[in-house]
Amino acid sequence: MNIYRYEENPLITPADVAPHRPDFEVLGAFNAGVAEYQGETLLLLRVAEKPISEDPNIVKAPVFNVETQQLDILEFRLDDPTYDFEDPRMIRTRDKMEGFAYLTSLSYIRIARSKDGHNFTVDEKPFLYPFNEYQTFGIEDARVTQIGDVYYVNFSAVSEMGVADAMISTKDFVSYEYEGNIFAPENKDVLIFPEKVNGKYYALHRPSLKSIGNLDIWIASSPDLHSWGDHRHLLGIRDGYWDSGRIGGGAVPIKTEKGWLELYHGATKEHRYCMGAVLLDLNDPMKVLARTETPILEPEADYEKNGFFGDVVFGCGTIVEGDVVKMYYGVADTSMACCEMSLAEILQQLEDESR
Ligand code: MAN
Repeated sequence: MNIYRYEENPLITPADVAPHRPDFEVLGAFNAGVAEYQGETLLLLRVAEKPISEDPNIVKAPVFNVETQQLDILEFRLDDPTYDFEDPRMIRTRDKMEGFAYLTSLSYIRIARSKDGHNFTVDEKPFLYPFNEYQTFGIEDARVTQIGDVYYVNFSAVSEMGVADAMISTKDFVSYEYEGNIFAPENKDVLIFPEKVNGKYYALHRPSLKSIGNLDIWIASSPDLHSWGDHRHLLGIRDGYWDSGRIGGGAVPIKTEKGWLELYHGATKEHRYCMGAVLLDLNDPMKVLARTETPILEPEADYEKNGFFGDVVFGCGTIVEGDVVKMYYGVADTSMACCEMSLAEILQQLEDESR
């Protein structure tokens, strides 16, 4: 696979984003949803910010308080034996059975806009900031599906109740309507197909199983984008492969002559995230036609290997122009990058590796 990584990569880094309040610092601007709106490329960035701690022995956790509509900043002492601070993204109790966890940063969605797809300007204000009890720990990893002149933006809504998938709709990327939670916890990586197939909407989703089963991709259909049913297992992890630990939908499915092309992410058990491709039947997206054996994109560049959480390429959206697939992708849970690939080459790899 020939990958053309933009020379300007990383396109957006935390340094390009001013924190939304002075006592916070920006850790990441990554895993953005992608939209084309009025001749511009919009990236719906996941901005992760952390409360600044003056005391190195104190870790803080920001939590949105629904009553006051403000953030509460909780403090934990690093030497407190009750807690486990090993994962920099979380604070857990050592007694895992309690299921207690806080996040060390708050994510929300901010828009970056560009006329040429290379140079972006980040909006001053958040576009989506926590607003209800399902989002008290933040809003993460948006995906944008355009249907007619309406853009549906779905995202992970994180709270102590778990990670649900919520949706808003917008026509102008300024105001929006809340459409509610569309998948119950724990579920991530929801991708809504850009058009109905045989009279039904389709979505990929990834239940994050905790007792039995693997972190696999499922598919569901809906008459109205709100009620999702007919859930089926679509794609599983593969032992010994680059996608042996977990998989999840990445970019909004692309309609091609050969079928629906889904660029999905897969990680090893050691959390190395790559992107692969799968082809679904045009008339029945619940049918898998082909799947790549090898990744189409893997962390190789320095900005993909090193960062807040290294060895991660995580694509949430593409722009397709003829044979060119521009994939905008999060790198190392820190920044945004873009690469171009040939659609024909991806389809060829799918054909070659599925024989
Ligand atoms: C994982 C990571 C984090 C994220 C939480 C909650 O630990 O993806 O970045 O904040 O899940 O979704």
